[in-house]
Amino acid sequence: HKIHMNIVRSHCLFLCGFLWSLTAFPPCAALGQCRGSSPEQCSRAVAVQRRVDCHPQPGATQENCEARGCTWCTTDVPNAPWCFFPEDSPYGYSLGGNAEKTIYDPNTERFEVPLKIDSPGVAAEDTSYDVEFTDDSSHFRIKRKSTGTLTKNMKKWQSQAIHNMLFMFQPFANLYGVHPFYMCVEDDSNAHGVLLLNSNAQDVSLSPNPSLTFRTIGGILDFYVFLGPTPENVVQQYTEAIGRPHMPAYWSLGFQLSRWGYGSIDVLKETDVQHLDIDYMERRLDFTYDKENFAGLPEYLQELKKAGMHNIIILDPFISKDEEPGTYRPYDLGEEMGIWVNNSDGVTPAVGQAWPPGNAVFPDYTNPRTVEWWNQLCLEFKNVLDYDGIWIDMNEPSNFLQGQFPGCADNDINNPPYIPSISDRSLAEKTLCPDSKTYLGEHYNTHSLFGWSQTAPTFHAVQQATGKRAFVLSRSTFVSSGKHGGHWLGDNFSQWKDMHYSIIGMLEFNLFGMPYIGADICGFNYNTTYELCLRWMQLGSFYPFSRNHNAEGNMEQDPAFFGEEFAKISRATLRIRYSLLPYLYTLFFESHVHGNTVVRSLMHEFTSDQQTRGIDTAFLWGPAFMVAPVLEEASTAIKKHHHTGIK
Ligand code: MIG
Repeated sequence: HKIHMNIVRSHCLFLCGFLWSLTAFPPCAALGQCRGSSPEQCSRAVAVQRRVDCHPQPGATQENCEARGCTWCTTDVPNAPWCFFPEDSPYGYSLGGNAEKTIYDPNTERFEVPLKIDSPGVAAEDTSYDVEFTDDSSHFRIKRKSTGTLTKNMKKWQSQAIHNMLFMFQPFANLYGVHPFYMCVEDDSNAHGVLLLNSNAQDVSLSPNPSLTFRTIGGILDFYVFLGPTPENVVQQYTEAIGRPHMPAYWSLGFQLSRWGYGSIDVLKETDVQHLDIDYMERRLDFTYDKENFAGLPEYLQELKKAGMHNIIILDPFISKDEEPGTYRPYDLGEEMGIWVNNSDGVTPAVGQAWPPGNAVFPDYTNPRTVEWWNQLCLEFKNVLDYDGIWIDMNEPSNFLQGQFPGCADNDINNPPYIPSISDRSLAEKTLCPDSKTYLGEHYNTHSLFGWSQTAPTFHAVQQATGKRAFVLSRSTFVSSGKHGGHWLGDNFSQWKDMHYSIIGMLEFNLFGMPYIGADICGFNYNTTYELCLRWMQLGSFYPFSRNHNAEGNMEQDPAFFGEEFAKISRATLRIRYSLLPYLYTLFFESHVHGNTVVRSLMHEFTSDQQTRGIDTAFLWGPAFMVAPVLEEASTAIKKHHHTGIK
């Protein structure tokens, strides 16, 4: 069922497993029917675990809570909202017509994500679920036919903001990509998944009811439900809908080396590196190389080729506008073709600041002319540097300023009445103003599609340039990005806990249909240590995308740096990887054709074993190979963890 619903600047609530309801702020205030919040009234109010937050932004008080028609009752339960929707309030929407098929607002035109969802192989009559609407159609319930439920007990209140943003290292902060998809294993071990195909900034909150609340500030409510019943089935069904992951080249399953800050070709040669980070560029200008520090780079890449090695170059999305006219073709051609993201006037290009000297403009990849421009430049550059793959960074899009010059106007689009709990509660933080114009519409709607819209064109350009299966590594991703690219988990830190988190990230991206995934081995920010780096080499030997990568200014951390013992141990685990490459490659084929995960959680294979559900310290390659790495300092064995159950 495809459900469209008018939602902008109101709230959508849907109770996972029970009731889906579409809510706006209750109109009881206007009707003078709001409940007060006296102790007696609170004792009769909604049970704490069933509360749905009515004041998700900071600064809730009894006064402003009641002013919006909600109930205010304090509680000791950690993180439970004190301001919540009254249970029996008419929530503001009522549905009419044939609501089972499409719920939409005929009066307003709304942004829709331009992603074609493939209809399932199963015809609607054969669905394994029922949708039941309440009499007034303001709520509906989805039930699995075989069990009559779709429920899961949850313990905690938890919230996650979703909006593309360059990395801020805080738990539950918004990150580089947007995947409003979850997979849930129900209490009876059946699994289901839900996608909200929506690219606007949003909050998703879990409550112990159990309930899930999506709060999106734009677009439509376009929900897709995948009924499994196994976790693997959910991912197969999800990728059937959004598009299967691409088939990676065999060579890209090899171990890879990278760092930001090699500085010169001599260091590259010493290290046998395969990824060229921004320092290869002349003054960090895309489609150039530094002819002084990297003199002879084209020839060096040819040498690597002869030795059977491949190389990947980085490209950033911002194009310097301040080079001498006539000297920098990427800008001149783009300017001529009119392909930049524009200011709110829709005519003048948005000007921000990033790596290249001076100021920069941003190609609007939602515009077909931009795709032509990009394709042409990528093809031309292949004649300069004989690359095998392209790494696209900073495509959230990142900008070192808050909004473009001269700052964002104070209007409803830049400062909407509700901003999800994203970093700094600003939609323009380290990016462009929401009222900027892209070909597909306001940046407000298309912001989180930037990296996604760059990935497919880059994939096709690499394919055309190399005549081979394409390698594209993208920092920013959206639903279906796995069709055309892989992903690394971004700027982690050389810390033990980050090594652990990498397993969680890798499992998540396998659910998202992006199995070509890995984290920066040994850690990106901070100096690594011998022991951490060695353990990380061991774990990273089993990342589908296995790359040691480091930030500028940190000590070296490639596996040859730490001496013979380190190299020997790293070689030993990498040899296991290499001996299993045919298996890994087969898993990628299964993923490409049937949508399976490549790396999967233990619960995907041991579906009825409750113990497996909490395990995030070990993982499987396909159905048949388990990796349980040492993740703690100064330990030489994996302990039996009470919550993981692993020995
Ligand atoms: O502002 O290109 O996540 O992998 O080494 C930093 C330099 C820009 C961020 C990427 C990282 C890369 C770095 N880039």
